[in-house]
Amino acid sequence: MTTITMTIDELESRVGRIFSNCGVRAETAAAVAGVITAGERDHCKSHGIYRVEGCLRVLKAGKVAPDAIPEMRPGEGPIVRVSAGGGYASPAYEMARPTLIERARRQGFAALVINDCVHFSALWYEVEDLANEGLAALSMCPSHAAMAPSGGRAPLLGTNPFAFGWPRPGKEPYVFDFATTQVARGDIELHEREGKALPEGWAVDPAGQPTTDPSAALSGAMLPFGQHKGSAIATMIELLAGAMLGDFMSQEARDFMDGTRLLPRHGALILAFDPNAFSQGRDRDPLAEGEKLLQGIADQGARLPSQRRYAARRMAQAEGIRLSMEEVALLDRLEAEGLKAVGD
Ligand code: NDP
Ligand code: PYC
Repeated sequence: MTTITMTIDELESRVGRIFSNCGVRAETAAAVAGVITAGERDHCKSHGIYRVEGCLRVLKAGKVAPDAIPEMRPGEGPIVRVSAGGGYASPAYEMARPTLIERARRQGFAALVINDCVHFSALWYEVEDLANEGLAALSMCPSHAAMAPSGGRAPLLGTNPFAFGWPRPGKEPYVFDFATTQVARGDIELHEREGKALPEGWAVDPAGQPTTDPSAALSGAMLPFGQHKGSAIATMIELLAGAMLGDFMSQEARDFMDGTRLLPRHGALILAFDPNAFSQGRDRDPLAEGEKLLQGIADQGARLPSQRRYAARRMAQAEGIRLSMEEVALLDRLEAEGLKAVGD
């Protein structure tokens, strides 16, 4: 495959310009470009530059506010609240981040509630960021109803991602991040775009029959990972990051966007813990204990989650990011023509 290589900074500036040219507020364009470029840099293709057109499609449909300025809600307790005001989620996180970190350090624990956001990104970005600040972090959000509960056949739950970060002194944090479906919906869309069949067990068609056809999967229902276990975690996420935040659950997010063609709008919940505050009064260093466990895993030859991502990042930092000619042609078109180049 013929490819074109660009530096991480070049790609980020390019993605930022595409959003600015489409009328997106400068701070929002920068935050969105940062998270999308990080996804591409770490070779997370379902949440890399593939998302640029999706984010713009919501804008073209008038379902995201390009000029929304996130608003912090007043309050001093462990709950930090920010409204994205119907804009993209990333600038809301950037605005609330310093308060979340400060409160988690001062009080031992803090929770960030983001409301009314169009969410399109991978969750590892935020938990890794918090773990780099010495905090353990959990992140979750609904999406749009795309998954049948275990034992059911119609979409009701979202692909509801769940991520965890743990700080490692002198090392990259331990991070996992996954959809509660077998894979992210973005991956099914990429299979459709590339004309590739799905592995069995990922989805059922609109009649509820098993399918390996990505188009039938997108119009049918995705299936949870680990059957009833993934289904239960996805349900918990609907309750904690939907119902509990007074925000949309995945079915309402789907209704709001008239289906799943557009990215979903809902809330998000990020929990940040100071490990030393939780182990206070005990004669054990939580991070040192963590290292023993993680080393034990590595000693068995098992790979840690995010190890592939960190390796891809190091490669991108050393050699740049390689994009296909088709990917570059799409970026060129989006930069030159703005929303006119975005498919409905
Ligand atoms: P993957 O199945 O690709 O990866 C899940 C996790 O498992 C990653 O942390 C990955 O690390 C790790 N992993 C994969 N293989 C191994 C292995 N052999 N040994 C150890 N660890 C492994 O992710 P999904 O397809 O489920 O999700 C992809 C992304 O989609 C996520 O980032 C998620 O946040 C995002 N998403 C976002 C949604 C939203 O609403 N915003 C909705 C759904 C998903 P590594 O990366 O190093 O391979
Ligand atoms: O890949 O499932 C997904 C997804 C939904 C919203 C953003 N990503």
